[in-house]
Amino acid sequence: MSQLMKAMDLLRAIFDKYAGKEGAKDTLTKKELAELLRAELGAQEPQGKAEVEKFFGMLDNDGDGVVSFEEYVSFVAALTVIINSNE
Ligand SMILES: [Ca+2]
Repeated sequence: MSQLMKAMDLLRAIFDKYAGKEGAKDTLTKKELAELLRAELGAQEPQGKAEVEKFFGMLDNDGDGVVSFEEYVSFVAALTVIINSNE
């Protein structure tokens, strides 16, 4: 398996781990997103509600109140560009 395929598998596994906690298993709720940010990105604890709202607004492109896998992937891609351009 190529490195890119492995990376995509990993992204999917992380998404599934949090998306399966409550509600629909293929979308992230606000609470699940907060957990993902805290556990996977080392976000500050306790994370402010406003901060979670901000992230959620950035991820939920179609405004349906949940974050789909596609929305999550485009956010991770954007984040990677931001992190790399700051180095
Ligand atoms: Ca959405």
